[in-house]
Amino acid sequence: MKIGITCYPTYGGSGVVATELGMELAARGHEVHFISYAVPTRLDPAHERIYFHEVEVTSYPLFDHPPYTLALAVKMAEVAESASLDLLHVHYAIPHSVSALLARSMLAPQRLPFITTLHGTDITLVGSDRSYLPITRFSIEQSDGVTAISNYLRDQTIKEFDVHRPIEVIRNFVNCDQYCRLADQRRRSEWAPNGEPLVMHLSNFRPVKRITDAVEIFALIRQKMPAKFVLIGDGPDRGAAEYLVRSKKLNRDVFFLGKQDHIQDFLGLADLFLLPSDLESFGLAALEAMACEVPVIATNVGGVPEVVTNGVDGYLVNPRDVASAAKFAIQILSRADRGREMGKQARIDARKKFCSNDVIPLYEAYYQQVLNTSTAAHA
Ligand code: GMT
Repeated sequence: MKIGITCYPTYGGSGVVATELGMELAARGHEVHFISYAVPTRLDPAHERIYFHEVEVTSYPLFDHPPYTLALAVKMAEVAESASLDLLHVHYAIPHSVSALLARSMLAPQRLPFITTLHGTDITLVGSDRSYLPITRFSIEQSDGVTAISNYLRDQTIKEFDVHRPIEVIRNFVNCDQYCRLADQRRRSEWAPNGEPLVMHLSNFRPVKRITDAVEIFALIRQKMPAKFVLIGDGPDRGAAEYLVRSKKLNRDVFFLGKQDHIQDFLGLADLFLLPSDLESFGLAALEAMACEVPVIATNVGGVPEVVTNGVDGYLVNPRDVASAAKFAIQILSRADRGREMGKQARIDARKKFCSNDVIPLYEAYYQQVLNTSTAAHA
C-alpha cells in the first residue's frame, strides 16, 4: 500500500506513535509518505520506502496565524496525486482530520479515504473546548475510518462528542526487539556511581504530566534511601521542576537530560519509571519502560489501567497522591529482587498485548477494510 501519514513532528506521544507506525509499515514493504511541517522526532528519512514532504506555511503581515490547516490540505492532495496514495492516516484530530477532509474533497471524484487516529488531548482537552468541538466532531464523523488508542479514549469520544459511528480500538505498541533491558549496564555509573537505584521519567513536560509531582515523589524516596532520578524530555514545566530540585537541594541526585533519541538506551537502565500524570489516554512512555523490564508507578487515570496492572507491573495511585507513590517506590527500590521480578513481569505483559509485531497487522487489516468499504461505496 501507499500510505500518507500526518502527525505533529514535535516531542509527543502521537507523533512518536505515527512515526514508529510509519517505519514499521515501511519495514513490512509499504511505501510511507510523511506530510508535516518538520521531520517528526524519531523519523529517519533515510529509511527505505520512507518519504518526507514538508508543508511550507507562508507568512504574511496580514496573518497573525498562518493558515497551516489549508497549506497541509493542499500538500496532502498534491502528495496523494503525485505518489498515488491509497489512503491518508492522520494522527491527532486537530487540525489534521480537517485538512484530510479538505484534501479528499479537493480530489473528488478521485478517491482518497482518510483514517483519523485519536490520541487523547485532541479529545479530552483541546477537542472539548467549545470552539474546536463542532469541527472536530464533524471531521471525526466524516473520516472513512477512526481509531482510538484505548477503550477509555473510544468511550470518552463517544460520550464527550456524541459521535455515532464505529471507532476501532487499536492500542499503542512498542517494538519489543528494540525496547529491552540493556545487557551492558555500565552507563548507569554516569548518574549512579555508587550503584544507587535509578528512577526515570520521560515526557514532554506539559502541565498534565505533573513533573513537579515526580520531583516531590523522588524527594520522599531520597529521604529514606540513596537514589538518582533521570528526567528525559523538555517542555513548559521544566523550569518549575528544576527550581523545585534546587530548592530541595537535590541537584546532585537529579539529572535533566532534555530531549533524547534512542530512548531505549536510557529506559533499559532504569529501576523504576514514574508517570504521575493528571490524565493519560494510554501512557506510551510507561509501555516503553515496561518493555525494558522497568516497573512503573503511574496514576490510575484514563487508559493507564489498560496498560499497567496494579500490583503486577508496578502500582497505580490517585493523581497528586505523591505520598502513596513514594511509599510504593520505596518498596520496589529497597528490595532489588522484587523490583526485578516486577520488571520482568512488566515485559511479559507488554509483550502479550502491545508488541508491534502483533499490533501493526491490525492497522494493515483496518486499512484494507477502509479501502474495501470506500471502493464499494464508489461502485
Ligand atoms: O500527552 C501529551 O502531552 C502528548 C499527547 C500527544 O498526542 O502527543 O499524548 C497522547 O497520546 C499518546 C500516544 O498515543 C498517549 O500515550 C498519551 O497518553 C496521550 N496523552 C494524554 O492523553 C494526556
